[in-house]
Amino acid sequence: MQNTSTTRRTFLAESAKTVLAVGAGMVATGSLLQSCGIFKKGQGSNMHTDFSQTELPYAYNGLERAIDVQTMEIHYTKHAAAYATNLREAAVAEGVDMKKPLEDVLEKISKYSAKMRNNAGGHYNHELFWKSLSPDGGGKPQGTLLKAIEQSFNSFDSFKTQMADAGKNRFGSGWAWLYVDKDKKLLIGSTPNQDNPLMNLSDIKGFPLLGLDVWEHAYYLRYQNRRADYINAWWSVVNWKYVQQRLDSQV
Ligand code: MN3
Repeated sequence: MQNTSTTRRTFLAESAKTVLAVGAGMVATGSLLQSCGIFKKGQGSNMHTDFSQTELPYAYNGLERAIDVQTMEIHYTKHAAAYATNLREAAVAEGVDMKKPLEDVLEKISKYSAKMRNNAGGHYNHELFWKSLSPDGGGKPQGTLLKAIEQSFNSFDSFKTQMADAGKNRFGSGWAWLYVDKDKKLLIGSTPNQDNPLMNLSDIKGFPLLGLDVWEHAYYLRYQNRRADYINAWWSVVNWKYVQQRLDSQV
């Protein structure tokens, strides 16, 4: 464990340098967004995901104003942990090289089993979900992310309404997404179960910037049937800086 954790810290430090390097190009990106609304094809993603859970970046009670401590603990240590375990099982059974990014599997998910689809999606989506929330989150995004949102959805409030509606209207279990499509346009959509926009068999396709988990396991203990109340509170912990980093990795 010690070695894994040391390696991860080194990796994160390297990732942080990449983020800073990408950030330096932000001014040009901003003016491009303002002038034509299309993102430029960039230098690829620094957002690759591996096949094991990363440490939760805050305490289980860190998001208490939106998500209670028991829900966080069960969600992370039981639900998300099971996706990761089952993903690795499927990877062994189906000959997937776990040294490669999980994104490679998602992009060709139709080649694999239903077990791979459910658990590769489940693991990826939750890794994204934890990082896109923070005890210091909430408020509004800034910079190029805010500009892109306002340009794509008229206003930040209108964006929030559309994203919340995507979550509320997802029948049964699934996710609502803010994502960037191949033309670098910002879009909102939703997927059933543990599917996501990276999957080649998804109705919506692109790179996810922000994902909202609307499975009942994400909110039932505090909110029961009141999914809309959960979504409303969820905004208060969104880590816009991380969403900005994901956008920067794509432009
Ligand atoms: Mn979940």
